[in-house]
Order: sequence, then structure tokens, then C-alpha cells
Amino acid sequence: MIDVMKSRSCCFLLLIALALGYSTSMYATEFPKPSIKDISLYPQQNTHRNRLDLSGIWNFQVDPQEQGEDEGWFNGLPQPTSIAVPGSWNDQLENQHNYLGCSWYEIETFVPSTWKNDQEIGLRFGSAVYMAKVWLNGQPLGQHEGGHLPFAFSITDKVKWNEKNRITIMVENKQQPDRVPTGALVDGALGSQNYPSSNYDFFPFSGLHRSVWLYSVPKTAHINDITLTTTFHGSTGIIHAQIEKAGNVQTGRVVVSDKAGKQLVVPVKFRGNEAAVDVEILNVKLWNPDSPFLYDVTVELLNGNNAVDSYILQTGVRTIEVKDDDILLNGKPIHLRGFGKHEDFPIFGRGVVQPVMIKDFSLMKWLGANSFRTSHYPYDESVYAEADKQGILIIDEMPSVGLVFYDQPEAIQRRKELCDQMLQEMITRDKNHPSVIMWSVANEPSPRTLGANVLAGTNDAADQENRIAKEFLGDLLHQAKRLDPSRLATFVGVMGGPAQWMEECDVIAINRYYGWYTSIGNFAMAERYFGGELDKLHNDLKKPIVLTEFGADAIAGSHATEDEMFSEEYQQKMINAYLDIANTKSYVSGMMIWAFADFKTAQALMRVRAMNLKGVFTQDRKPKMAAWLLKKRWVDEIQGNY
Ligand code: BDP
Repeated sequence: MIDVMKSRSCCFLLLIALALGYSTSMYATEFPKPSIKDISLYPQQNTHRNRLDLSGIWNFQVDPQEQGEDEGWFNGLPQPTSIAVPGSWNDQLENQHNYLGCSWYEIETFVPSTWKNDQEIGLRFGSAVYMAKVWLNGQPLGQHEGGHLPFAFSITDKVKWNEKNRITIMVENKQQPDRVPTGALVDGALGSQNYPSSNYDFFPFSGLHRSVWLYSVPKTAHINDITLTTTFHGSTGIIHAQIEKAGNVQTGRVVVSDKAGKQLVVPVKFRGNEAAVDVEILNVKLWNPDSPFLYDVTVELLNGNNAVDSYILQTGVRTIEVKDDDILLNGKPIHLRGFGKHEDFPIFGRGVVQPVMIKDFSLMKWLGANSFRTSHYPYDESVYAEADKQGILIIDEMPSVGLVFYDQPEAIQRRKELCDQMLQEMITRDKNHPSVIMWSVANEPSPRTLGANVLAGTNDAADQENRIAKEFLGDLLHQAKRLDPSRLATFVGVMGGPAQWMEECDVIAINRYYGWYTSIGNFAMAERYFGGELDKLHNDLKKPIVLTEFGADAIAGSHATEDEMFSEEYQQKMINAYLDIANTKSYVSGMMIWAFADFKTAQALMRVRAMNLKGVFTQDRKPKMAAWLLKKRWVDEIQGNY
């Protein structure tokens, strides 16, 4: 499947290049790229598999002159300091907040000797923002581009037994226009108006943001990949399992069990390395936000009667589709009530903080939310597992924020290659979570006319930009549907962006800021524009609409008796007004407030103290007035339906 995608996207890139009169050039790689297949099954500890979390204090050294590779720092850092992993480096060490250049991490560890016999060993990084090169015992393992998504290398032949192994990773997060997310763009929407300069509105936190795992799987035979999809007919549920394995066994079994201990066992027969089975569940308990019922699905490889490998997933039986103006979960219309969020917390930066993750779910439940979008990148794996358990729906967004289609063809082509890779990585990683109902392939791809320093362009230039944008985004949407026909696909449209770009989306997802960036302080005008635009969009595109962002900055504790920006009252009034208008439009299938909590940004005139203050909670999760409003509206509203 991945090969088909690759060839399609190559054709697409070639077409762009030919249309624009440029020749294609491949980017040279000195270090091999990891295989995307290796991230499909999260490291698991069970009878047959092992894992060792390398989170903790690592050695660290910045390398602003980029001399480390020449000087062989992969054989030992010359002057290391300490750093915690996971966690962004920016706020752990003084004078590094704005440093985005090369930095080196190093740790020494034994590999458990019990893994020596009949185990294949891997090394997996959950997220290295943005570009990473990895060495084991001074030998290059490979490189990976793109933060927020995992990568893994097989290290079986390189492990030293009964002595320490040195793992070294060099990471850099330079903001460049041909990267995804898109870095500094002279005439981007944010222009060079922020520091550090990027074409997106969150701080470019850098480093190892998620766990690093050593893991092992049985060498003679192991499961490489499992894809679960579900459906139901009447009261019978079906879990369809597609399995890929390596090694010389030809049989296996799938065991589905519920919490009461009831088990269904279906034998598996491989043809080559692949097999597919359906497990039928009578009197199925469907998964939905009111009752997020999960089944354990255990896949085993058998040698005779003996299991030689196993992997356990939890899944919920549910369907998701669009019909006319509705999003249907299990055949019933669903209204998304939720937020756009960020992974962001003081000092941790974008590093995973599990108490905050749990707190966020608790707060979402407290105010009656049923959904969120992983703006603007896939989140830590633990977030999805929790959403599965708690019945929270996710729009899973890849890191393609700040895309433009009017700069150098080479840059557009390179971003497309990266988007293709990231889409495959995201779907490979997250495809088995019932909570994920929709893929978002981009946030606010922007036309040139929204740029900060735009000079008038020609009509031809605008036509060309539209053509490229539609093909670029259309191809990503098609790829998402091809890789995963069981979910919806969309991208999030920017205010002022062309509606025609969104024609291929299953759901129209838009961000709107009437009353904030336009019609400032004028609620009546904001309401008129907003309502009018919704009707027009629906009339043109005839699909359900989800507002994926709307809101206003509010400084916690700032109050006003009249409409005044940055006061808590203004934020609350604006959110209330948008929700009221949406309630009058039957085609609006969701309202997601921007944002869940205040978060760190680059420095800019619009961002006091380098913070985006549109959170309904503060960065340390204290409610503003808007949170109480939502609780009132949503907890009342949800009585009896999800
Ligand atoms: C939207 C972006 C989001 C920003 C938000 C804002 O999608 O990342 O943080 O605007 O300006 O355009 O607050």
C-alpha cells in the first residue's frame, strides 16, 4: 500500500515540477531512513516481548558551531551537562530558550542479557523535534525528519552484551520554509513578525519530547503489524483483523475477550506473511462517548499449540461516516463539543507530562466536552489510549501547519514529500484507536493573499497557486482515505481561505475569528458575518461543518463591564455568541473552542509575554469564566445524548 502511495505522490511531485519548469532533485541521505512499518506496534511488555523505558537524565550538549559530527561526539560528548528526557531542552537550561540549533543527547545503558537469545532488538524514539541523527556505540543507525511522530531502528546486530551501550542522538529544529511545520517565511501569514520566526503560532519547542524505548520481539517469528477495523449489523459486531508477520510459522489465532472474561477465539492461517480474519461478537457492546466499551484483542502466532509471539490491543466496535449534513457515529448523528489543544506546559515545554494529560481529560469531562483536535501535530500515544478508555473523540492532525503553495517549487515539493511521510506515519501509528474518528491532513494552509508582506500578484499566479493547493491537499485527502477507508478525512481551513480547496473534504472544518482578528469588539457585526458565511459555505459545499477554532484571548483575572478585548467577559461573550449561532444551523456538527489552555508562542506583538491566551483554562489549568459557561451549556446539553 505504501508503495502505491509513494508512486502516486512521485507522479504528483513530478507534475508540479514539470508544470513549473523545474527538474526534480532527490535529497541526499547519508544515514538510512527508518522503516515506517516499525512504528505500527507500540513496544509492549508481555510474555514474548520486552521493553525498557530510557526516560531519565541524559547527557546533553549544544553544538552551535555544528562541529560535533566532525569531532566524533558520537563517541562521547566532550563537555556534557544533564537534561531530562522526555522534555524540551528550551526551558530546562538557562539561555537556551530560543536556541533551535544542533544539540546532542547521550545515554549509556545495558541491554538485559535475557534478551540475547532469540530476540530482535529495536530502539524507538517517540518524538525528536525536528531532525534527528542516531548512533549506537559510535556507529550510525539512521536519521529521521519531522517531530511529533515516532521512528525506530533495528539494533540486533549492533548491541554489545554484558557491557554498556552508548546511544547518541543529534537533534536540531531550525525553522526553514521547506520543512513541515513550515518555518520562517518572509511573506507568510506571520511573516518575519515573530521570534523565533516560524509560520505557525506555537513555540518551536525542541528535543526529545516522548519516551525512548529499547524493546525486543521474538526473532524466529513475530507479528509486524495489526490493523483492526470494526462494524456491526444489528446486534452483531465484527472486528476485522489484518495481520502481518515475519518468520516461519503459518498459523495463529485471534482472541477477543470482554471484561466479564468471555472469550471468542478465531484461528488464523497465513498466506505468505499475511492473514485476515473476522471475529463476530453476538450482542456486541458498541463503543461511544457515553459507554466507551473496549474489547481486548490478542493476536498470537502459533508453532503447533505453542504461542511464539503475541500482541494485545484494545479496541471498541464503532462506525463513523458522513451522511448528508450529519456525522454519524454508530449510525446516529453526533455533535462534537470540544477544543483545539496543545502539548505545552511550563518547563516541560512540549515534553509529555502525564499528570497534565490526565488532568486535561478530567477537565474535559468536567465541562461536558466529548472531543478534541490534536492541533497541530499528533500527540503522545498515551493520549489516544486514554481517549479510547474515556470515550473522547479525536480529530488526529498531522504536523502540516503553515503550508503555502506560492513559494519555490522545490520547497513545495519537499513539503509534499514530508507530508506524505508524516501522513503514513500518523495513520500507521494511530489507526487502531477507536477514539480517532477523523484525520486532519493540514491546519490552515494559506493562500498568498493572507501573507504579511504581499505585493499584488497576477491572476495567472493566483490560478497556479489554486491548482497546486488543490492538488497537494486533494492528494493528501485521497491518500488518507486509501490508507484508512474506515475514517473521515479533512483539513482545517483558514479564515479568508478559498472554499474550493475544501471540496474533497468529508467534513468542512474551519477556523473563524470574527470579533477578534476582524470586527474587533463589534459583536453584532461579527455575528452577522459568521452566520452569513456558514450558510454560504454550506450552500456551496453541502457537507457537515465543524468549527475547529473560534475564541478570544483573555488575561485571567482581567475584567470589564463593557466589551473589552482580553477581558474574561469578552472571551465568554464571544464563545457564547458563536455557540448560539451554531445552534441555529442544523448542518453544524461540531464546535471546538480555541483553545483548551493558554500556551507558549514565539514572541510577537500579538502575543503578550509570548503566550496565546485563548485558553478557557490558564496554562496551569485554572478555569476562566468561559470554562464555567461551557460547563453550564455542555453539561446541560448532553443529558441523554452524546
Ligand atoms: C489560528 C491557528 C492557531 C492560532 C490561532 C490564534 O490555527 O494555531 O493559535 O489562529 O491566532 O489561525 O490564536
